[in-house]
Amino acid sequence: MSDMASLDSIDDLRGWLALAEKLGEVKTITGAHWDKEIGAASEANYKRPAPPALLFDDIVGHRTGQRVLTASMSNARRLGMTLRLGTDLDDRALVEALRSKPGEWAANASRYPVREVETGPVKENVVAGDAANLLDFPVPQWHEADGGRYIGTGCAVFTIDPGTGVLNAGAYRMQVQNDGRAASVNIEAGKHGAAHVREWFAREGRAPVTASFGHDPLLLVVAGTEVPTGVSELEYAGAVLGRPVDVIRGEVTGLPIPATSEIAVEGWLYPDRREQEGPFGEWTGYYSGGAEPVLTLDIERIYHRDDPIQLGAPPGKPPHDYSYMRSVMKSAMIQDALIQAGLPGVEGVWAHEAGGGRQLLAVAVQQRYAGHARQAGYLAAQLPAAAYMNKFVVVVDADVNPRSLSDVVWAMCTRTDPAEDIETMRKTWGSRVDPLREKDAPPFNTRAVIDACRPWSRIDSFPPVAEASEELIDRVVRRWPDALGGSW
Ligand SMILES: Cc1cc2nc3c(=O)[nH]c(=O)nc-3n(C[C@H](O)[C@H](O)[C@H](O)COP(=O)(O)O)c2cc1C
Ligand SMILES: [Mn+2]
Repeated sequence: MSDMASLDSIDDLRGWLALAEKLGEVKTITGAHWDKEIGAASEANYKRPAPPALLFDDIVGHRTGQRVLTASMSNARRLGMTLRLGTDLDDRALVEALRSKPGEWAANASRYPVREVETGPVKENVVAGDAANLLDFPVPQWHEADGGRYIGTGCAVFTIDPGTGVLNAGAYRMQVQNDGRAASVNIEAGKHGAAHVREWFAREGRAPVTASFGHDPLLLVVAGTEVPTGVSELEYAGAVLGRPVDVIRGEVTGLPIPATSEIAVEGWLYPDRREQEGPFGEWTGYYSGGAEPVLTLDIERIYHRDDPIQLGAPPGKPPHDYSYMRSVMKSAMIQDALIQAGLPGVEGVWAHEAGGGRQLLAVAVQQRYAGHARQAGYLAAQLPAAAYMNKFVVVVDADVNPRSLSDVVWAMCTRTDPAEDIETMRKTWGSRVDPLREKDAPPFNTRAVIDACRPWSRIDSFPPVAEASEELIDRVVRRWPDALGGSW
């Protein structure tokens, strides 16, 4: 089967796993405990370059087959596979393949309305009422200081806009509450799910919610990425796949649930039903959110396949589970937005994992005129795709690889005059989870554009870079392949 044909054949998480396994991209760990061991083993794995996916089975206290998958999209191969772009792309090629796609997928989404089916694998088991307990599954305690066990990390939470009927999917973390009979849904202000819930409360006094905890990782990408308001993430996923997503209807709320989901729940949120949530290791790399009362879903139904697989995606000090996915998606979306804004000479963008894919952007430009570098920096810092929790935009010349942290820092060290070339902005769009935010202060932050380009006035006379030319390097590497690796 050709590469694209095997990508086309992925129907669900199991199909995704089968292909990933065939490509040698999955390692299995047996005998780990849900209490911190799955989390720590996953963390050790994220720290390696281009880590494999980890599939945990024979989890202590649970039946063989009740599995947890982590690092699903932590390298270019599996992310390229998940986005149906190819299985042999590197970082740069993946961003290039992805460029202009997010815009096309959003524009085409409405051509792929979800397809309602009578039943599906998710209904292999339906557990109702008091029998429904999330702790029947090996739900990890991910980090040592987390306030509880999180079944929803790589999850998709479904809500409907009661006015327009548009279905939203957001990755909002869900902590197990009330000994497994409930789960809090941590939706930050400003997210689409939060607006839906508010509107339902105003109209009906309660808000219907469904959530899936195991699915084709594509659903995590779309639920966890800023898909434009009013565009349904499931239709967007349909546009990526070129076919609609199949859903069943929840028996209690009538809300859709992906028909091939591994585990899903449904219930209602009520304005006065809250439980203490957190602390949780956040994507900034801190337990910065603390513990707060959060809206909590009493579980009306659990639907699950036989031997369900949870899709885990715990954040933490980067690199973490989905920092690579975040970097690639952000990099492509920001590069598209800069070009669409009319900025010339954009050579590359990389949203570094060290900043969780948000806080540190490197933008490479071919300088064309005085002021071009600063324009690139100011624009990037405030694009809707980049503005939330950005902290640093480093603008580099086209000869600097924006994906190399070392090269970017070298450019800062040698082309930035700190007194001249660092511009700061105040009262910009920060986050509740910013470790620098003072208690009870509104979530502003400040940010800097660091101009690490050669000064425009000296662009032709700046000292040449002391690095062998590509031709010369290529020649010596080919001549002594055993010692030097043979290719460049
Ligand atoms: C694994 C993962 C976990 C996330 N956890 C949360 C969360 O707990 N709360 C939240 O508001 N956003 C969280 N996000 C970010 C949102 O999913 C993201 O902003 C998304 O665009 C939200 O969907 P919406 O734009 O439809 O609201 C998470 C993202 C990922 C990938
Ligand atoms: Mn949305």
